[in-house]
Amino acid sequence: MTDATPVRFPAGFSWGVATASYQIEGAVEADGRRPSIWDTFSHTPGNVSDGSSGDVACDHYHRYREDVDLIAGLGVGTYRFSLAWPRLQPDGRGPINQAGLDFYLRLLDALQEKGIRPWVTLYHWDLPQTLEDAGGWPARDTAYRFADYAVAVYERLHDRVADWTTLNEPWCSAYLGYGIGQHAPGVRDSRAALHAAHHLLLGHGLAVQGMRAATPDTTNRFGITLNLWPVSAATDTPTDVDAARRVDGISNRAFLDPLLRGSYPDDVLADVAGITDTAHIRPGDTETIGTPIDVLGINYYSPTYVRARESAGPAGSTPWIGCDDVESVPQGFPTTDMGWEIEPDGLHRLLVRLRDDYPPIPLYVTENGMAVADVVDDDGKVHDPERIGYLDGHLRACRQAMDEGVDLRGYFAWTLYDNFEWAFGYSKRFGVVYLDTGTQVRIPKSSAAWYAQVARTGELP
Ligand code: GBH
Repeated sequence: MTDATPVRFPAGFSWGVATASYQIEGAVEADGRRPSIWDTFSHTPGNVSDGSSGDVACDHYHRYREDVDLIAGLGVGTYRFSLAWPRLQPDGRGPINQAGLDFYLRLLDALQEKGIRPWVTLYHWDLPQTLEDAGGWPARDTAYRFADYAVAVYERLHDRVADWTTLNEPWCSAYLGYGIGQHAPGVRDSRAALHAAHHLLLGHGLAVQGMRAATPDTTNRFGITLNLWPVSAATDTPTDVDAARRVDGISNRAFLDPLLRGSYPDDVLADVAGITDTAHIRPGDTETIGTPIDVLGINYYSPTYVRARESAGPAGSTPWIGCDDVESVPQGFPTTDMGWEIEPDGLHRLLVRLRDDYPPIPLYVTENGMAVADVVDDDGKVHDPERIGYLDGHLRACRQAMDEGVDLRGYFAWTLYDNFEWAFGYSKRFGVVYLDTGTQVRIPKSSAAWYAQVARTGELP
């Protein structure tokens, strides 16, 4: 599966695995936790393909010690995980719930014992339901609630955690959650989606400002993780080229430009002018969003090739707000069990583009991985050469970008173990460790042994 030439990464390169609270923790009623939008959404029939929820998930809340041992066994120095807002502020406001915080303190202790650095994401999609009932991300107040939550948690944990990510993939929260309703809270409203995107970014900027002000003398680093794609036109006809400009605009530049350049792209604002005016973007907002950050996290899975359709599809036919007259065009690459096309060079192109088009900033690949329909073999093992090939190919793409001058500092495989894959429940397996959902037994797959060797040696075999 793997390319023959050995490839080395620099000594300081960080290796990690990533997870997210709702996908792994379970224990949704423990110690004062209250519902998030994902509890509500997954318990509403029809939303999750296998009818499941995160009620139990990997039961990580109770099995975190065993899980930290698994992480240590992967040889990685860093573990990226998210904090559940509904554990820490069960109603999205007010004092920190100590019992919820204690869980993360126990987890941090266990990681520290194994010498694993925590990389904390404050929000990976589990908005307290109470805040959704008050308007959710389309409401401006949610940005302030998020910043308050971030600062309150930061004050308690800033001496234990150096790396702070505000949001995971605001594109997904906004467009999948409020645009096409594939994710919680299941709203289908393009205007709400655009307002949500702005308020997510505003919440990010307010949170970074608040956290920096809370402890001015810290060396801690602040950042955000975006899901980004290289977007290409399927043909060189002007309409397809323009379709690619629009999809790149609404997916990539609508987030990157305000974060890294302090303003929204004019062409994107013009593209969505028929959906919303800009009254929700108040004076000073883009400066807040553009508050300097220390690192940018990138989640990459698949490239996108698009063409303009003869006629517009039904509203919500694509997750790209305002682009119902655009469709993606499969290129014939092999696909994952999600149906996503595999093209490692897409990651290389994306990284080079970030270097070329934006001010310098240290980059981390905070997620990359592949769903495979893994099975336990007769020998009791799980053999996943496809996943090894995927990780190997994408790491080679990273190394190539670094050779070309991209400031990439680390890589996190998605994910530690099979878990609640959102709208697909437990039907899709992304882990390097296999999860038996019935017994909670964890079985490291062959990719886990491969990745452990890569992380320990810094070299692709
Ligand atoms: C990540 O999202 C999440 O951060 C993580 O929690 C999740 O488990 C992991 O990926 C695997 O899904 O929307 O039809 O155009 C990645 C989300 C994946 C969203 C690719 C857009 C493109 C297909 N992105 N997806 S489509």
